[in-house]
Order: sequence, then C-alpha cells, then structure tokens
Amino acid sequence: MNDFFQENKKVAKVIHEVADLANYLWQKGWAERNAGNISVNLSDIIEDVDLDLDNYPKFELAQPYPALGNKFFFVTGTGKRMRDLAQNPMKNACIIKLNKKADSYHIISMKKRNLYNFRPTSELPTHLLVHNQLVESGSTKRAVVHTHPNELVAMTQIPKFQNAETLNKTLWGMHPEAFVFVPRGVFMVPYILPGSHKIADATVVGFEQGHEVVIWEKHGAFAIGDTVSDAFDMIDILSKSARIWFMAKQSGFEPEGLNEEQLLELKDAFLK
Ligand code: 2HA
Ligand code: ZN
Repeated sequence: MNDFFQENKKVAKVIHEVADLANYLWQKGWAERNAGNISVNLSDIIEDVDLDLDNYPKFELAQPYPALGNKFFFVTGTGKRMRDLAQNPMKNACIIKLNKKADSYHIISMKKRNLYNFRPTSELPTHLLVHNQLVESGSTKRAVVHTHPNELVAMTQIPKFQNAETLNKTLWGMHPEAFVFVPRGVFMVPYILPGSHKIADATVVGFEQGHEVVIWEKHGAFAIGDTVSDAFDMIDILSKSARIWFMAKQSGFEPEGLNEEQLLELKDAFLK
C-alpha cells in the first residue's frame, strides 16, 4: 500500500510538502519534541482504491463526522517528532480512510504487523472537526496545521492579548502585510485541555466565522489553507508581527503600531 501511494504522484507531492513543512517547523523552533500536527484531506486525489479494509486496523471515533464518510486523510502520528517526519514521513504519519458512517477509521498506509503502537495525532478531534466544517461549507481548503509558534504563544501569556480584538489590532499594527494576508485576524480560544473534544468544538467556531487562524491561549496556533504551505504562511506572517512587537518592546520602547486611519486605509484596500 505504501508503494501505491508513492506511485500516485499527487499524493506523493502532498507527502513531500508535509515533510518539507515538518522541517521548517523544526528549524523555526516551533516543534519541540512531538509538538505540532498536520493533516491533509486527500479525497480529491485518491479516487477509487480497491481496498479490503479488513486487512487494515480499525479504530472507533468518539463521534461521527457526517461530511467525512469514505474520505482519506494524511495525518501525522501522535508522539512523533517533526524532525523525524521530515526524514521519513511514511513512518511518522499515516493515511487513514473513514468508514461510510464516518464514525471509525482504518489506517491504510501500514500493514497490521507494522503498526506497533502507531496512532494518529492526539489532536485528531480538532483536525477531523475542522475538515468536516471545510467539506460541509464547500471550502477549497484541504490542509490543517497546528504548531507552537513561540512569539505568538508568548503574546497569549500577556492578559491584554487574550482578547482577539486587541491581539489582532496589535499584530496588524506591527506590519501592514499582516493585515494584507490575514485581514480577518485570528480567533482566540481560551486555554482548554489539549487533545480534547472541548478544544475541537471551541476551535471550529473560529473557522465557521471565516477566520483562517485560531490561536490556542498558552499553547499554539491552528491554521487552514489550500495546501500546508498556505496554512503555514498565515502563522508565519502573524509570528513575524509578534516578533517585531517583542523586539520593539525589548529595545525599551512601547511599539507604536499603525494608527486607526492607517488600519482603515488597509481595510478599504484589502478587505474584500
Ligand atoms: O502533537 O502539539 O497539541 C502534540 C501537540 C498537542
Ligand atoms: Zn500542541
């Protein structure tokens, strides 16, 4: 099965993109140990594969994801390191296929005997719920990326930035491109236990409202995009703004930011 996916050029390209991204996340210092997770909906590029699902291990899901019946996903593995994934994606991530009712999945990229204790990411509830929303809403976005971007996480340790309005205004004000590329700003989720269905439910609200980046207070960021690179760019741009804020602050000054008039001018020019 491994070979099949590598022979499918479109799937191989997605796997390469994920491996490249895993390397960037590690290089950026956003992926300590097993931090972060990535998923890509492959259903448009894996059409009909004649699979005997009984040959592949089956796992129940705690809830159904109605829009995801029979869909395929490339998903990083729980406990796996991004730096290892960059070297060997098929050992540190897997392809899953949901069943028709979308209340269980099979891992189809590994034979039962090779599976050992491999499982998809601990944040699977959020990844699947977000993909469910993307498919339901007819979005072209197929990639979901979660990482721990240092400066953005650090900002959420500062009480005034636990409010999306203040955080967005500050991030946009540090660099105009932050507004150009993330004009809807981030959606803030207050601290909730990682890996929980509760954090999945809170996160999907942000994407339903049209945001492309959701910040998890004191934890990290979730972003969506047509590709994993697009999702990464959103976090990278905001992270740059956060870095500029800290640099100005550390030099002993209160960062000035763009004023209301300048922000309005950007809104007129770029908010479609
Ligand atoms: O994959 O980042 O949020 C480990 C995490 C959990
Ligand atoms: Zn995390």
